[in-house]
Amino acid sequence: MRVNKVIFYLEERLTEEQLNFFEENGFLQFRGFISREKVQAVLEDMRQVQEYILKNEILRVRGVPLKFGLDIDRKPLLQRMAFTSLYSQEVAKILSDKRLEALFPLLNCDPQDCRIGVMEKDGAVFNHYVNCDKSGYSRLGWHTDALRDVFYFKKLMPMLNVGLHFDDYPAARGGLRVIPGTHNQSAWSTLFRKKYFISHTPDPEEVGLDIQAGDLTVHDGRLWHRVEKSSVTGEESRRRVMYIPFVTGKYKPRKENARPKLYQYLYKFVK
Ligand SMILES: O=C(O)CCC(=O)C(=O)O
Ligand SMILES: [Fe+2]
Repeated sequence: MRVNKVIFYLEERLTEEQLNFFEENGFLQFRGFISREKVQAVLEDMRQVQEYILKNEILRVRGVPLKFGLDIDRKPLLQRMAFTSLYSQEVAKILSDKRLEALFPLLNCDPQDCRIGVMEKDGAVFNHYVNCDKSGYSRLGWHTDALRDVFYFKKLMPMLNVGLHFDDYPAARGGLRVIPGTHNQSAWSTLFRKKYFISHTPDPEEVGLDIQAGDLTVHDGRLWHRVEKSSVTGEESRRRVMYIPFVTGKYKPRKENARPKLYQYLYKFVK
């Protein structure tokens, strides 16, 4: 059987083995990109970000609706934050960490055209899942991250989604599932292989990653993936992960005044 679950370490340059693994499977996992202390520092900062967002009843950032639910203690919980680096100094520091540039070759573009999408797509997205009866966000159905471009009839541009993980999460407890190799599929499969976000059915080919807090994962924008609901409930189910888009092509920052109409639906959660 093919080995498709390997723990790597990120050095100044990607190794031949890492490049080959990504080419074949469409993802990589690096152990310990940030220390446990740094993990705690970011989480503390994110607690303050959440407080600020709730207090000021901010429902979207640059047109991207935020997701809210309830935590185990039934207090409001910010479950999906967009453009996080605009609100968190700790996250902004991570985005400017030069070590991340070692991943640029995975975008297969001219080095000058590779960049971290600080102000593009949804910026750095901070996800916070918890499995309790009140939480609205405990899993995510099958999808590819390239879908948005397809909806806007844009050419599918290469993109990476780089995940920074803040909780220990063995695959057996749930979390990220990927289907290795699906980044090399036809555009047709990118669109129609599965029912976007509706289907949660495990795939025989899927791989669950054994995550430790501080790990960095990278997946190709065309790779099919989902988030399996936690097998446990309560505090142990808590899972926090931030995704940073790596992009190329024309610079398309999100405007500050973009306004969707979804916010009224979300509003009740922050009252
Ligand atoms: O939580 C995760 O690991 C994945 C989240 C995800 O796929 C997304 O937000 O697009
Ligand atoms: Fe995704």
